[in-house]
This record gives sequence, C-alpha cells and structure tokens, in this order.
Amino acid sequence: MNISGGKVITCSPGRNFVTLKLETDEGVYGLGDATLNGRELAVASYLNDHLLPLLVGRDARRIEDLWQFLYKGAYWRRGPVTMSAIAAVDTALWDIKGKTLNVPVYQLLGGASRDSVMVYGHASGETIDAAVEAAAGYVARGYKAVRAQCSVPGLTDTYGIGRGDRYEPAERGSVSETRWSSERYLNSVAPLFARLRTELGPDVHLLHDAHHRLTPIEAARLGRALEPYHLFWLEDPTPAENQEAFRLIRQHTTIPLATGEVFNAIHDCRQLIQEQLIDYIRTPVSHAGGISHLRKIAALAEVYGVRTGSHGATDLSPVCLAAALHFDLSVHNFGIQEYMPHSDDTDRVFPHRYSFAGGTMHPGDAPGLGVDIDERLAATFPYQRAYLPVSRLVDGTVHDW
Ligand code: EZ4
Ligand code: CO
Repeated sequence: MNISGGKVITCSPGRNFVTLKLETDEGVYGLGDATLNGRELAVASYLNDHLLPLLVGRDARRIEDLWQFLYKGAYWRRGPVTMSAIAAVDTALWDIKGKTLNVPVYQLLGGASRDSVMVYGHASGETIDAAVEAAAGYVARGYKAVRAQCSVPGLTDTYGIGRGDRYEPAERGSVSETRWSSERYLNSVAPLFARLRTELGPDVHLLHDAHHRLTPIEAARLGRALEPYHLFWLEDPTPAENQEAFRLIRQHTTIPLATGEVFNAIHDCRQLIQEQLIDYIRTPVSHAGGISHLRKIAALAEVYGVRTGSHGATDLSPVCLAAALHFDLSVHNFGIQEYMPHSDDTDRVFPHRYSFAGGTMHPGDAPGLGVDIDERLAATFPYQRAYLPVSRLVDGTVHDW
C-alpha cells in the first residue's frame, strides 16, 4: 500500500488549523494535525514543498522507517516547524494503519491501560470570585481536575483569562502587546488557590500555569507559597530551554512540576526526565514528531517515574486531540490530558468519535483515529493570519510570553 498523494488543508473555523490528508493507492487516507499557532504557513510549506514530493510512492505501512527517513534524511534536525510537519505525517500513517487493520489506533499501541482518560478544564476570571465561580462550574459539570488563572491587579490582559467561557490567545490581524510584572503576579496567586481549596474541598485536582515567566528563584517562591493548597501541578515555571534551572526550583519546593508544551524532541526534556526534575512531561503529539516520537518520550519518562500530561489547548486541532486520547489511553505512565473544547464550527469541520463523560474522555472505537475533516465546510472558513501576543515588562523590556 503506497502513498499516492496528499494535501495540506488550511482553514479557520474560529481559529486557524493546518491539516495533512495523506492518501494511498488503496483509497484509505489518514489525517495529521500540522497546526503551529501563529506560524501555520511555515509548516504548510514544509509539507507541501518538501515532504509530500518525497512521500509519494513510498510504502505507507512503514511508519517507523518513514519517520527516520524524514528526520535523519533532512540532515537539519528538530525545531517546531520540522517536528510539527513530521508529526502530521506520522499521525496520518497511524490513522491509515488503524483503518487498514480495522482497529482503533490505541489497540495498535498495546491496547487500553485504563478505562478512560482524566482531563482538566480551564477556569479563569477577572477577579478571584469570578475564577472560583468558573472553577465550581467545571466541578459541577463533572471535571475532576481544573486549571485556574486569575487577572493580576494592575495588569491588563493577563495570560490565560478567557473572554466569556473561552480562552483563545491568538489574535487575527496584527500582533498585540501585553504588559507583565512578576512581582504583582506572585502576590496574586496564593490568595486564589486559598479560596479555591476552601470552596471546592480537598478532592478536586487544582492546576496552575505560570507560562514560562518566572526566574528559577521566583518559581521556587511561588511553589512554596502554593504548597498548603496541594496543587496537581505548577506548569511551565521558567523558560525551559535551561533544563538545569529546574534543579534550583526542586531544591526549594515539593510542588509537582510540569513542562514541555513548547518542546519538540526527546532531547529537549532528556535532562529534566533523567534527573527527575519534573513530574509531568507535556509535549503534545502535534509538535513533537507524532505518536511515534511521543511514545519514546513516554518510555524514557516511565523509567524515571515521570508521567505524561499532554498539551491540549484549542490550537491543537481535533485531529491532535484524537491522537492524544489514543496515546493517553494506551501509555502506562499517563497522568492527565489538557482539554479545552473546540468551537462548534471547529467541531463541525472535524467530525469525531471521541467523547467526554464524568471528567474523563475516550477516543472511541472507530478504526484509525476516529476523526475526519469536512473539506467543503473547511473551505468556507479560509485561513486568516493570526499571532500570539508579545509580552513586555512594565518598563517596556520584551519578556517571555
Ligand atoms: O499558550 O496553546 O497550557 N496551555 C497553554 C496554551 C498556550 C497556547 C499557545 O499556542 O499554555 O494556552
Ligand atoms: Co501551558
């Protein structure tokens, strides 16, 4: 069964998505998510201009060989554009294999290690009262785990604060700039979690995302301040290019640490895992070489007692979410899966078989990934350039967003 062609579908049903549809000479096709938020067309070009011409005529059943062919064969390795493109090809090939053998992808990955996959939702608010109310709403809808973010007094546009019931950071058109003060932020987080623990009780898992903005010693201070509230994790405390920085955080706090949503290869987290500097690795299918590469990261993590907690924001398409759920269901050292429901338009463009119930999700039992794309509907939502915001300190210095 050979790859006969493919197309890269860009669409914007509420936000931008890039989807690879890989076709075979037996009529079976597979899908892969190639969305890289704010840099979408670079991955589309990588696929259209460089990978698809290489793939036509090759055996679609040889997933691992094709992965190595694209990765080692390019000479130039790693990076989000390359690894998102390879991820899309890899995910599409797993979809094709599942459809060909008439089994859901999780059965190809060793079968289910659990009945369903615990997910966490995103609660946020302009005030502590509003954030607590939003979090209580998630608990009422059955969620066992909730991420909570609150506006920082004195700052506009704090990371993670939704408009209405949705949080979508990318903005169409030109780039926006926001202001940041770690001092103001650090004073605002513990009071939020004190209220959440008091009002929601001891059982719900609480999570928080610092979005790479703190120095290691600031992150250590935040971790200590949050210890009384027993968080499930503190996410992305520092810019994680510096893996050694986590040693300093670890020396000072018992708060569980999660990172990896911007990583794209096992080498980005090797030291973090081997030194047990983190508790959860968040690298997603779509940005880190696909299901094949994520399985290797998870296998390394399993040796060191690190669990998975894949990124699952709305810029990861339903194709990525489906792939993540097959991976999560099968991998032994699964921890939790991020889940932000997509817009109704997105759900219509990507009909899918995964489902949510009782704070958990299941990928469904359709052959392959169990997700499709309605190309005619997708064409009615053309791509629109969009950017993530850029963050500056209050004095104007560019900071980590
Ligand atoms: O900022 O997905 O945990 N989730 C996050 C997200 C990221 C966006 C970037 O594209 O940090 O909100
Ligand atoms: Co995050």
